[in-house]
Amino acid sequence: MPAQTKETTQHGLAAGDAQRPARADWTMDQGWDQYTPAEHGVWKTLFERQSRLLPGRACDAFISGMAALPIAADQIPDFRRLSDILMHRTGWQVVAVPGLVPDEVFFEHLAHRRFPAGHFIRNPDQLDYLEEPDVFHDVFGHVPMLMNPAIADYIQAYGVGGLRAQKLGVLDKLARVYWYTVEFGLVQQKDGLRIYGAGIASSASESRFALDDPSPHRLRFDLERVMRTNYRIDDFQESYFVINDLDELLALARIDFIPFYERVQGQPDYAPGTVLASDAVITHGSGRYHQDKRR
Ligand code: HBI
Ligand code: FE
Repeated sequence: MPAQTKETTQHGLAAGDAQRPARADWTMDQGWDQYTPAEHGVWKTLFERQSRLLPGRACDAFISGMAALPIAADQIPDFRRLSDILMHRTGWQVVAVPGLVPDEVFFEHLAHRRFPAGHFIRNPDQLDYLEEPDVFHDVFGHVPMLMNPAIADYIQAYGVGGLRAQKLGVLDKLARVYWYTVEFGLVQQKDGLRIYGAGIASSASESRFALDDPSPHRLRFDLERVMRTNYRIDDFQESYFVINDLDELLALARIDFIPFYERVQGQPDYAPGTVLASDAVITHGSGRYHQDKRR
C-alpha cells in the first residue's frame, strides 16, 4: 500500500485560493458539455469499482437512492437532471462549485437545500487520493443519501447550525458531528452494519476498512462524545460511530445543540482512537493499522 491510502477528500482545508469565484455564492455552471472522454472514463472506473463493493455494504437508503437517480457508469452525471429528481423527492438541488468553498458559503447553501458539488473530477493518477471534494465524492457519495428525508433534513439543519456555531465559536465541535455522521457514519441495519457516510461510500479501500478490518473501533454514536472527538483527515478513521437508524439523524436535526456545546465547552478532547469506559462498544478495534503506520 502507498504511504497515502486515504481515498476520499479532506474537508478541513482552506477553500482553493487559486480560483476566484465569479459569483458571490461560489456557484458556477457545471459545464457538462466540456467534460472530455478521459474525464468520463475516470468516472466510469470509479463508478464500476464502487458499484461492485457497495451491495451488502452500503445501507438500503443509499442503494435505493442511487437506483432512483440518473447516476450511471457511462458518464459524469448532469446536475440539472439530478436536481429535477431530488427536488421532487426531498426539495434538494445540486449546484456546481469549483471545489472547497468557505465555511459560511457552504453552510448558506445547505441551509437552503442546495448541495455544493465539485464540478471537476480527479486525475487518473489520483484515483485513490485527493484533497478536495470532486464530482465523484460529492455526487456518488452524497447525492444518493439526499433522497432520504431524514438525511435531507439533517444536512439542512447542519447548514443552519453551522452559521450559528460559527458565531458561537464552537464550529470545531459541530464539524466533528458532521464528520462522524454525514462523512464517515455507519448504521446498524437488521442484516448488519452498513455504510451511510459519503467519505466511506466514495472510497474503495475505506469501504472495506470501515466494515471488514479488525483495526478500527466501532462505537455507538453519542452526540456529546462525538463533539469531543478529534478526527483524521489524511487517513482512514480510527473510530466509526454507529447510529441505530437514519431517523436518529432526524432527531439530531430537531434538537438544540446549545446545551451540548455548553456541556462540552472546556472539557478535554478525545484522540480519534480512544475507547472510553462509558462507550457502547460494537467492535473494540485492534488499532493495528494506525500503530503500524506510526512506526
Ligand atoms: N466546501 N465544497 C465543499 N464541500 C464541503 O464538504 C465543505 C466545503 N467547505 C467547508 C467544509 N466542507 C467544512 O469545513 C465544514 O463542513 C465545516
Ligand atoms: Fe463530503
